[in-house]
Amino acid sequence: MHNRVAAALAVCLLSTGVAAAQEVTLKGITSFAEKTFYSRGFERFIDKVNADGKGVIQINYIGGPKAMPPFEVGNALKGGVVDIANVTGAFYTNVMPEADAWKLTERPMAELRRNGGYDYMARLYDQKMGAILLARHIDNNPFHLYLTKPIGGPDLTGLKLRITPVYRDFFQALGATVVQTAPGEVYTALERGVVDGYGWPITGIFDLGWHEKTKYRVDPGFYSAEVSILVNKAAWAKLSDAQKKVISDAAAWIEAQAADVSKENEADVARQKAAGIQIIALSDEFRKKAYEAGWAGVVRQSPEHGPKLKALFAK
Ligand code: 173
Repeated sequence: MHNRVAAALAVCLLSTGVAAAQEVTLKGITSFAEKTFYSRGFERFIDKVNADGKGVIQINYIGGPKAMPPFEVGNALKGGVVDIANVTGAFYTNVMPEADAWKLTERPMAELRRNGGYDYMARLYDQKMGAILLARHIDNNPFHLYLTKPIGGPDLTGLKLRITPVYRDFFQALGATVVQTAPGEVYTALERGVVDGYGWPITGIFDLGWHEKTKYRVDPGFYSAEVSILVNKAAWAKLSDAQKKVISDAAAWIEAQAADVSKENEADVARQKAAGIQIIALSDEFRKKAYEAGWAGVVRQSPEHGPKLKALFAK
């Protein structure tokens, strides 16, 4: 009798185990403030996973910089403290210096996924970070220099500018003094006059109120901002094929939307104009210098991989 019950129970457990593997929940974090421009793509991705993945896989959204400082997100993903992260390469150069090279791509991700550029980076993510880059949802989104004081040409001598690794080599090459801060500290730095300006992409300055303190935008823009969704490799390896499919489908869906970023760029250009932000228009030489300084920085940080990335990413 006892044996029969035990056997029946075993069969029952076994069959439920096969028919419906337990729902898995991944812990997700973003390095940008919740509901602001650079988190929104990730939030749409999470909504899709949680809708398509009912009973299969879910993402528990822990939140943004209030939950974890942005420059610690790369390490947290590497260590498995979080399973899935929305972050830009400049925020985890401490883990993988090459990640900052994404800003220098002059080809769309679809092409980089065909030409070996994605695969080259994927090996570095694997080796250095124990991670997989699932989707780049921000692309086609130039960076700019924003100022509280005017300049007469491509000379930043005497200016103190807020940076991340994205802008360091370029702004320094033009003579600026630089100070690195997380996005969350930019408003206060401007308000207190600690900085005379900052680097940031064309979109998003209204999210944290920086337009109130910004007088000028320098054109042209340069590079292409990258924000991507990364997953911890060990967490990924534990997923079933069905669970991976929910994530992969949502990743492909959100990466395809990076083309729509151009529309958002135009909207923010108009909004900046309406807010009274004046344009300081420099020649295309400014943009060329940005790429020169940017690649020189990547090659200096990574003499082994930098030149190979340039061959795959640049035009
Ligand atoms: O300026 C920044 O904080 C930064 O490096 C960045 C990168 C991608 C998108 C937005 C900001």
